[in-house]
Amino acid sequence: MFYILVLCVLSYNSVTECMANGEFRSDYTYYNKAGGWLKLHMVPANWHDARLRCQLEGAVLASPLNPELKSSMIDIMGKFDPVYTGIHSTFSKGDFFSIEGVPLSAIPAVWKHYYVDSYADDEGCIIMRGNEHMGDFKCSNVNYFICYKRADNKTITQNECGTTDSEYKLSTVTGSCYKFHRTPRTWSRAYMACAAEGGHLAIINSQEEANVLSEIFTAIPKKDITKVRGQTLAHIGFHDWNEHGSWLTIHGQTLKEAGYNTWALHEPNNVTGTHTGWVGEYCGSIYTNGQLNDIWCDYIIVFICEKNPLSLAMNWKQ
Ligand SMILES: [Ca+2]
Ligand SMILES: [Ca+2]
Repeated sequence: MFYILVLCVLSYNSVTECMANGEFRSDYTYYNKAGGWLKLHMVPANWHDARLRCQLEGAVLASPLNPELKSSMIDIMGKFDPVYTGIHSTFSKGDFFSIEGVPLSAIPAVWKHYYVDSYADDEGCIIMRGNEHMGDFKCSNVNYFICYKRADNKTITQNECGTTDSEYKLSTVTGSCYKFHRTPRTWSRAYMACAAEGGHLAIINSQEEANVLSEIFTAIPKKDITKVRGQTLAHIGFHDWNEHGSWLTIHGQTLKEAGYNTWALHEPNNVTGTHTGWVGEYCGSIYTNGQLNDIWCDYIIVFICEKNPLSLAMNWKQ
């Protein structure tokens, strides 16, 4: 039976904040008046990265679509002022819409004329200050930002992997959860995607775990996999940390310490050529059989995330 648990506390500014309405993520706070969850990102990002990070977290870059949501955004913003909103004109100069497609004209904005100046014809992203004032900014500038997940009528429930993302599956062999990403990314962007989901690029800690990843990889239809020069590879969580030839997991262990260092035949081979811009292979990947390969970090390929089921799990479940 489903039920909705709402735990509310009265905060210092007398705004009722509720811990949850259903279950989304432990790093988001439920705001009754906003009708959903909010998260303040205190590490500034450019607008495109802010949008992507919110999307990867399962949310959207927040816009003050109504007075209640705006007020909640200002509450959570605190001294992290200003924030990027999701309002942008990056598709067509001058056509401003929120991420959800709400036109600027329908958004309750307080404008200061000197903030909306399309300076140098190069400002397509809208910021908001704690005093409600909004203005346009160059999208490549970095700002704090807020992600928003609207609570719709469906009950949101975390699965056994501590996430609402049904693509994470628990392995009873390792006790970790895994997600195979068919949308290819560079190694660095793959790292970002896994982190936003509460996980990390998969780290192989045993032959058994290598077998689990191999099973997951092999089960993906070939047509869904972007190949690298005819080879089928997926980014995982090891890297040379800019010390060429010295391989560590992204959690700082040598491969041997981590528990698995079986390279594929003739790997690592540090292939370098015109196709890599004469840059070597400094990132980690696996073949479908789970064996290791060094790879050019900028190859845009599939990847595998690993997640501890307790990461992002709602507190009362632990
Ligand atoms: Ca692992
Ligand atoms: Ca290689």
